[in-house]
Amino acid sequence: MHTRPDNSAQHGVRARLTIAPEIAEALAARRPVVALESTLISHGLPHPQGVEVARAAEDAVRESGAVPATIAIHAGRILVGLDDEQLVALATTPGVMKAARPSLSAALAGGGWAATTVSATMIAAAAAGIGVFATGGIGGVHHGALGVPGSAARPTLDISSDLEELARTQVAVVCAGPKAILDVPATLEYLETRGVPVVAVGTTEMPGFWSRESGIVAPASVPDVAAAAALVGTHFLLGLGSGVLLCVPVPERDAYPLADARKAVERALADADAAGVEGPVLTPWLLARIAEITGGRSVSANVALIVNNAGVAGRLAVALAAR
Ligand code: PSU
Ligand code: MN
Repeated sequence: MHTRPDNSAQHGVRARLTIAPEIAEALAARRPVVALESTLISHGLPHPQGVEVARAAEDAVRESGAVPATIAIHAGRILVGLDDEQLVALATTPGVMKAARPSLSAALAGGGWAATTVSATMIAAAAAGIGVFATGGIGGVHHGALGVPGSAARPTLDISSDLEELARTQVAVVCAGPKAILDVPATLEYLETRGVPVVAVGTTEMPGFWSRESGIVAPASVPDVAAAAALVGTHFLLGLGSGVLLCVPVPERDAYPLADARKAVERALADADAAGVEGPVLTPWLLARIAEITGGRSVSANVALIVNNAGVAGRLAVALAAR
């Protein structure tokens, strides 16, 4: 009970939830449940990798002994738990919206399909009573958000609503670090200012999303999932109201070398700048461009890290439920 999010202020969101029976039963019985997001399915990966990774992430959660709850929006409802037909619809329907905290109401009022980002998924998970959530990489502070040194470029202030959500919603988010397209040091500073624990699991370095390393020391680290559960359980008991960000490196065999990733990111950022891409479409655009530049190797790393994070989140949820 104590490790569950305080959702007393979530009546309005709760009234919008359609929770699949298996998930509702698990929550009622206090069995471990892991939330999974859906923007990575519809916007973050090409088809059919999006659907394949969604299925594989659910399998990884089940193998660890927890129940998966993939979250998306359809026909004015927040679906907690999607069947296979719904997963395919989400991945293939043209014009699926990307719903974050600022666009959640538009997505619900619009009536069609919308995928939930980290921020919107955290809101839904907290309202449902789910305390653990797995994604690929969180959004954060984009390069140029605060201006570009030595240039007259206008500061874009493009800072993902994922960061504010982590500061205000009590859910543990398992990721492979902020996406490597971001200004990672600025993202860590932002999370520190807003009071979000950032914890690397099994390493003292920040995992670099497609790469195991980033060259940046993690603000905190724990050796394993058991220690992560102790930290998350303590954080939730304190009732500070914020989430915890757990960062897990991509498995070795699917990792993309850091030096190559840096080159690909630099090229993609320059291309995005030249093409004038900005706003919510920027992250999906960069991910797609980097997939092209790396000949698909960023996609295999992305798929592997998502499935790995889902398994770690499952083990974390099991450990928390046993506390
Ligand atoms: N993880 C991935 N691929 C993704 C995302 C996460 O491996 O596409 C999504 C998440 O939904 C995250 C979003 O919230 O990217 C960040 O988008 P933005 O930078 O526009 O806030
Ligand atoms: Mn943004």
